[in-house]
Amino acid sequence: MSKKNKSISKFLSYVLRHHPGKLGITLDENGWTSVAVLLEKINVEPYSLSMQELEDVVAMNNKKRFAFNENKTMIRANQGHSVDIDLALQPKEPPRYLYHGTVEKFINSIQEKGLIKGTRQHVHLSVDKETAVNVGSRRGKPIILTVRSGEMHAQNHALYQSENGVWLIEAVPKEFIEF
Ligand code: HQG
Repeated sequence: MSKKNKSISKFLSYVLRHHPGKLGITLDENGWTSVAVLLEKINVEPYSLSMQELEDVVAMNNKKRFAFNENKTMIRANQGHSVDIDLALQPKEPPRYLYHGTVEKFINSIQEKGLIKGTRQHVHLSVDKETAVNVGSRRGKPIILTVRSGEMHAQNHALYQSENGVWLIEAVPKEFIEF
């Protein structure tokens, strides 16, 4: 991702996941917002963002953070929201194990309470350890937890996979976590 695309991606994450009101846009119940209105609100001097640039950011984003609807009139973030929207994902059978990257200072609390979603709408899990290492590294020396997701599924916990491959779940009780 180019430097400009990265900063656009950060800004879009901010408004489409957390603070749409700061840009004066609204999200519908599934997190979608109008592309035309988004561009109109962003394009206030000295800022500029063309439809082509927006399309490039959506297509080339390193974590596929955003999606258009079919005719590209609406856009949303694929995951990571703190605002209360329903991604309308269907529960899906996960692989036997999924991974979560965190840091040492949270371990005691996770051992006590399991993984909780905090300000976001879901706990985020990844298919591979490498992604979990990257996620944990945002906060310091990463510690990777293994979640027995197959067992969770068998015990009727709903797991969802967002369009960008991230697995989402309401919470992970401690008994399904290998420390
Ligand atoms: C921790 C980024 C104490 C949890 C990343 C994490 C990811 C607990 C933090 C995505 C806890 C929450 C999500 C408990 C969980 N006690 N701490 N019981 N349970 N935690 O940012 O998973 O670039 O909300 O371990 O790459 O770090 O934004 O979640 O450290 O995919 O697209 O509480 O955000 O993606 O932090 O990251 P977050 P996360 P983007």
